[in-house]
Amino acid sequence: MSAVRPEEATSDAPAAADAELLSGGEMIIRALHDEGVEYVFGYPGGAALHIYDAIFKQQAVQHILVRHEQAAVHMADGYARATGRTGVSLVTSGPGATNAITGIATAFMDSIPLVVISGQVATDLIGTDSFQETDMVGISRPIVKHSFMIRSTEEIPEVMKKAFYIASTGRPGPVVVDVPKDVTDPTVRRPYRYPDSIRMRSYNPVARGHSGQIRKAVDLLFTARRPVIYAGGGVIQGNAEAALTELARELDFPVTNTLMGLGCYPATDPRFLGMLGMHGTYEANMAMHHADVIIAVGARFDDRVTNDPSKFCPDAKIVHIDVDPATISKIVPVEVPIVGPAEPVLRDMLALVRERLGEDPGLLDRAAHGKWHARITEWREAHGLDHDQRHRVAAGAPILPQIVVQALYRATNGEAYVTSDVGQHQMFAAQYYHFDHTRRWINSGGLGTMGFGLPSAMGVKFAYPDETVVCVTGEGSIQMNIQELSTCTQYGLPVKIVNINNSALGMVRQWQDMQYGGRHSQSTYQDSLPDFVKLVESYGHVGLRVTALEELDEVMAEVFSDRYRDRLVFLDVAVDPDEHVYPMAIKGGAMSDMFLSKTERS
Ligand SMILES: Cc1ncc(C[n+]2csc(CCOP(=O)(O)OP(=O)(O)O)c2C)c(N)n1
Ligand SMILES: [Mg+2]
Repeated sequence: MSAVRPEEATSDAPAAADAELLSGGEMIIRALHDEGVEYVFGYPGGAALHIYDAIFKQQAVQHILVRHEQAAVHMADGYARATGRTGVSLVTSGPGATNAITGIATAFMDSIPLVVISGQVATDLIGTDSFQETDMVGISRPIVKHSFMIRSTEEIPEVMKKAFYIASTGRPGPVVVDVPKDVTDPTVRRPYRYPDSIRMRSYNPVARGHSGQIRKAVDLLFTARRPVIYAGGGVIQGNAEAALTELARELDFPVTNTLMGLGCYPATDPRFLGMLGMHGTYEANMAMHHADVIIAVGARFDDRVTNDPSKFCPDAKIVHIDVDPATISKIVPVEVPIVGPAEPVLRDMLALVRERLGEDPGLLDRAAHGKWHARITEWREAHGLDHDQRHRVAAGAPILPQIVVQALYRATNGEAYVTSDVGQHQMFAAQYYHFDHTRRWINSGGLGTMGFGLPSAMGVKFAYPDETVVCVTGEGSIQMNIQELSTCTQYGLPVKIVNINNSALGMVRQWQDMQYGGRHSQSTYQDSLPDFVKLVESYGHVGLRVTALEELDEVMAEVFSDRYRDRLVFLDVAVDPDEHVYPMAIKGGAMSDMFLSKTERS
């Protein structure tokens, strides 16, 4: 990410002479209002109390009281992922700030715009190991896009404006604003004027792609015989899904998505190959491996995609579109780099493609593309995912986790906002829930944070109270932030939770089965799990349980029935603990090297 040097910033803030006098605490909340912020997810404590008092005295910005600061940041994050707006959270100093760190790192790894405001001990106590002092700017430095320590009450409006600007522009990311208690002192009142805009000399995110590079990319596309579009989360963050879909359809190129990109191309479109990478589909990984031209957009060649980079897509010439120049050729060298936001770059490419095809419709090698699509269909028929597995299962056999996701897909007509935690259930959800729309699949891809699912679902539900929001979780992950069931009670948040309960840290267990001779070191705990139905009932929610396949569809439908429209429902489904996620990349191989089942490999 490009470095930001705030000392070079200038703002358009008008002269302060006729401005209203506010305390620092009031300024922070007023700035949030001026940014159009609806919700602040947070938890109070000593260093933040002046700010909390300012919250009490207004109605414009609603504060959501969580039960753990990690969850506050995940809620803001879920809100941001679903809406495209910047999420906000507020924590106190010391333990409040350190509890927020996992949430900040999660957002950082997935380029999610957040502003995290942390209380700090008073300026004269900083550096004295005073009560609840921690160096938040220092601790968070490697996992933020930028951070600010407020030095005076006067500078609050400008710093807040910059924080939102930096968080949401270019490659988005979390920004920390650390606020010493004395600068929010209610007796110190200073003029408040919120800047309309901000100019920062050292931070100028690119607005468009270079036209020469775009021309080169289009020239390359027309040489393709075996093309693939590889689209990631940057397409979603850059609101480029419509441009991407139009371009793919114009060219009739197949599309694969990263875990973070799911939904940016309609999953039910026949050109869609499914997810690629570690647990990607056979046809997506084979198509990538055999491609001659790849258009990578908003994707960063993560190791969960490339497997061994030296064996990655040996025949492919690659176009890489990314707003962050630092990601280009970082892992895999590319033929045509284009630095710029996905939307305008794809639009420019589309216009040029149309213009060139208008002049010469023979530019696309339709015959070669027809053969390529046929080859992909053969791969899919040979080893593609089975999207209706119920017929495979004998009566009385344990429920397969894939079938739970398939039942969820049907019960929600494929239209739900689905958040997940981390593990096998996450991969099954990514493989078997078909996202036709952007921003509906919300998960921690980069950091892989267990405990993300429930709070992020809550953030989505706050943003879209009338939409169906489901958290697909595992009995391991849900226990990492289960205390937020209480927050759901307080705010009457009717999220739905589907617990794919294999009584184990399933993904860990799978690796132990495959790589450690089946030695399940510290990955099982079946005798100590809570009765989830009773547990959620104790919070005032509805708990349902399914242990037999015959009951699954009916109970799943009940979860989403009108009867429970306004209730949080927790569905605990006992699934086969021995099931593995396949395909699975074979470590150190090419993308075409996959385990396809417990007994087959590609
Ligand atoms: C905070 C955190 N700790 C540890 C891990 C490592 N880890 C990845 S998946 C997993 C198991 C998750 O278990 P569960 O939530 O039950 O999901 P399952 O794999 O069984 O579907 C673990 C421990 C992690 N991703 N996040
Ligand atoms: Mg589990």
